[in-house]
Amino acid sequence: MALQRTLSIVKPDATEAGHAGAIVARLQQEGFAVKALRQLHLTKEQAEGFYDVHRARSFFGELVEFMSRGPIVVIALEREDAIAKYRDVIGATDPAKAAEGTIRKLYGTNVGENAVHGSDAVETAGHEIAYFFAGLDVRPSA
Ligand code: 3AN
Repeated sequence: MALQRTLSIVKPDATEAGHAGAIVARLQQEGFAVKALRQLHLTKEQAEGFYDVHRARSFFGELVEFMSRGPIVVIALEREDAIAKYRDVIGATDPAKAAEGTIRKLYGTNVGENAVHGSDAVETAGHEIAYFFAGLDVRPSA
């Protein structure tokens, strides 16, 4: 299985609650290498840009309000089969439906405020990492 990258975001709910450190530690325990990491507070325009693919969805306005409400922590991660493994570790979009022990089960509140974001495919991950990190921030893999 190939080495892949994925973008994790600790969303404002989990960052405000002080869970970012525990979430990063959990991801490292699960075998993800942190390639780049930073905290920032998105403007509404920046949140809209990030979630552009969801623009037509009914919850878009709510999602943008939430994601620009407070600081987030963005993390470029790398491991074998990173996209699928990361989604296993975070659990289902709705924390109520997420498996026991997953990050969304542990730290999420509801389907909107679900603690973390994860990329859904290798190509999306590439775009998402480039949205937050300049090329010089993320060293190529050896
Ligand atoms: P995932 O983050 O699991 O890939 P998506 O891509 O379906 O889920 O949704 C993107 C984000 O939109 C979710 N992380 C969640 O915060 C938000 N979202 C999804 N469904 C709803 C909903 N029904 N109501 C409010 N927000 C939602």
